[in-house]
Amino acid sequence: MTPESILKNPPKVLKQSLRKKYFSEGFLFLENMMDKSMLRRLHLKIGQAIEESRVLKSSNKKFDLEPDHSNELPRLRRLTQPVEYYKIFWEFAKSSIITDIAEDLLGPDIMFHHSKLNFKWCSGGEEVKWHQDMPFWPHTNDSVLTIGLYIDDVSTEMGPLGVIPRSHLGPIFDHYNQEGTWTGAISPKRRKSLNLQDAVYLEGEAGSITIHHCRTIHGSKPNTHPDQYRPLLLNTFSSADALPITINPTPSRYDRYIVRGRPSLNVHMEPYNGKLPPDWSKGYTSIFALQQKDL
Ligand SMILES: O=C(O)CCC(=O)C(=O)O
Repeated sequence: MTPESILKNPPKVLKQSLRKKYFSEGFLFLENMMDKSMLRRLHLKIGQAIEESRVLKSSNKKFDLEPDHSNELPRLRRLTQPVEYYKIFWEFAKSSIITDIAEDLLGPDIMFHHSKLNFKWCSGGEEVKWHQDMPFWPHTNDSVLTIGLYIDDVSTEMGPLGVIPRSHLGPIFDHYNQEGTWTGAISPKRRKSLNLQDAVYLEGEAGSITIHHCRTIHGSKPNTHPDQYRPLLLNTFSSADALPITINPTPSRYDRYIVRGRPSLNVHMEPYNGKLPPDWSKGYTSIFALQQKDL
């Protein structure tokens, strides 16, 4: 769907000015919209997932671990597709607050793509380099977004999500290096053309919601907090007429599930002026593992 056609529908939860702001800036930051009991339940489950990860010696499909993760001192980078493993995460992804927000920005018919929980562990949890999401999983049009939830308060030192306003209106960047290897990040040379001085870092309280467009350039700094990790739960959705044109790098049983409205009988096609990602059917680790290779 186009922004114009989406904006013609009456809003569910967002003021019309906020919806317009999303389309002009490429992101939104919403505070005080979350039910505290849902937050507590998510928190509890995350604690259990961390406990479960202690015995692991290396990353697997579910847990992406930092190299020095141990039983005594767990250090997690990501819980991949939490919706696949714990009911509460799927309950949250299709809850009315999340799907109402999605409907205001994607239109009445909405498809789920994937979910992840990025931990960014304390005392050095890794940076996420500047990138766009669209090159990881291109769709037939760019009516695709990611809704993030801070499970804890996130201060500057914890590496809040950073976004470059209006960058979604610019080009789709190459996420390969000069040798043609996928790096999952915009190269240092190409980064020179970005308006990094305009970056906005979305720090806020537990329950704050971040939303970014699939073409918005975003990233985050390392977590330098001595003892608090930064759990950011991310769920990606598209308008039902925006179909993925490459394989989902982290598929779940809910891949392409219609969380609101109905499946579309039409596909909205727009030119995709970017490179395709590698063939993820041969395996995918995580953005952290890929970017840390520093190719
Ligand atoms: O965790 C973050 O700060 C950003 C994560 C992100 O952009 C991603 O996982 O694609």
